[in-house]
Amino acid sequence: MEFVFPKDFWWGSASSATQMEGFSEVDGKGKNIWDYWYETEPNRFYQGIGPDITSQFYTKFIEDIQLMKETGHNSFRFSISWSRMFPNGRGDVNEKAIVFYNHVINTLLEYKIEPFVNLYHFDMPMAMQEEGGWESRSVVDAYVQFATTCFSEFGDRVMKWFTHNEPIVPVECGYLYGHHYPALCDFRKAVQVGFHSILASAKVIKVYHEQSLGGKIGIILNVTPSYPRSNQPADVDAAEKADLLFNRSFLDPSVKGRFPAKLVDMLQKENFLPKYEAEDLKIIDENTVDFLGINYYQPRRVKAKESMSNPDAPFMPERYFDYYDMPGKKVNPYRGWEIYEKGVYDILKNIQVNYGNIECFISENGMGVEQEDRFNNEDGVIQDDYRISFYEDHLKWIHKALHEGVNVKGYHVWTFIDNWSWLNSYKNRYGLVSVDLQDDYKRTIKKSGYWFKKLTENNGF
Ligand code: BGP
Repeated sequence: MEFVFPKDFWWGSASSATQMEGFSEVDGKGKNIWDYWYETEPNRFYQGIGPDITSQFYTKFIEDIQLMKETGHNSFRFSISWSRMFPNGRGDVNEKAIVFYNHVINTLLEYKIEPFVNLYHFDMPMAMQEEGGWESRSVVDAYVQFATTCFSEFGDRVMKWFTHNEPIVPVECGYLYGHHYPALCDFRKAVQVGFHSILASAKVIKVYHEQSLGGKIGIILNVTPSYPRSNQPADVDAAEKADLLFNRSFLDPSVKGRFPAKLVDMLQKENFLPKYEAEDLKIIDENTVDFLGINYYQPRRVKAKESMSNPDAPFMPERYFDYYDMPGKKVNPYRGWEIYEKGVYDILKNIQVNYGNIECFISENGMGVEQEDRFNNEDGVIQDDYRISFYEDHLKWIHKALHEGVNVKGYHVWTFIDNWSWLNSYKNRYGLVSVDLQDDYKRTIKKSGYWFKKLTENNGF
């Protein structure tokens, strides 16, 4: 074996409540923004399929956890649905949700699969969105109540917690580019939402540390390395600005407790600083993460601006750079994302050099493919060799980083089982296990699932 990983490496996969649980209005669950959006604008979703059609983890989790074992998982990340726990976002807790999540956690532990639990994965309760979502300070307080309840109900057994998955995504998709509800294009609100997400994270980290439950708490960030078109200063400057806006805006406060001075200057110059109270910065400064999850799918390639922005158009991050379409790049044609394996190494080295080599792991990495059943063999097992290569090519770079002293502790693929995706529904399949929506949600391990089992048994390949 050429690529050997440490014995206790975290091998597993990641998921999220909205994308996997289903039963979105059962057992007292309240609506979140996805349930609401689907109800009011179903045509936004690929083939009109909404978050009520998932692989049904809510009722099939025992079978799924057995399959996790069969595919070699030693850890699994899922999220707790805020609107299942608190149908109105705050107030009375839904006892049935506690029963469900306890059952999931206990079953995972029974199978010796460590639960990694995330508290927020794009799923704002609708009642909280009506109060302004992350724009509103009162929602930050409600989130702290939700998190505190999760710690007291599950914190005796869950030792790895996360405050958010990819908090930049609700900022970008909900408040700049219109892909998630409330689908606005408002830079000022976007900055406020980003700031409150960081504040909420720090407040929850504070609560967790005060409770001394013996585990760790971190955040999961989608770090998209920013590459300039050339070494020309203007291109390099464009890449630095993109990095500040999309990566360092969350990475720096989460790990170092401070927003980068250059980012603050950029925002101040355009009069876009968020509203905050003096004590907020102290809370952010004093409550940083214990470890970091890094989701990696694709890099961001930019160049210096070549055209003037229309001064009357809404202010957007693209005021600072243009996107650069690199000739000859490798692309996943189904998702349109560039595949650049070395990106994962560059991120890890950046964490080692600039972020005190904080403990981290790759918390998502994966390849979505359309109509995968065309790759079925005669036994109905999808022969997804392309996915196996995708994983191995990334793991080689992770291995290199590890051997250069990066404190990287694990690798979670996206995802365990084909799941519902935000607007794409079931267009692209990512799982190690396929699900047949036409045949009672039948699960079948793909070739990559068997490969994953071998990988984890051998601790390498
Ligand atoms: C990440 C999200 C996941 C997942 C994944 C794949 O950004 O954390 O929730 O959806 O991307 O993306 P998609 O489903 O849009 O193809």
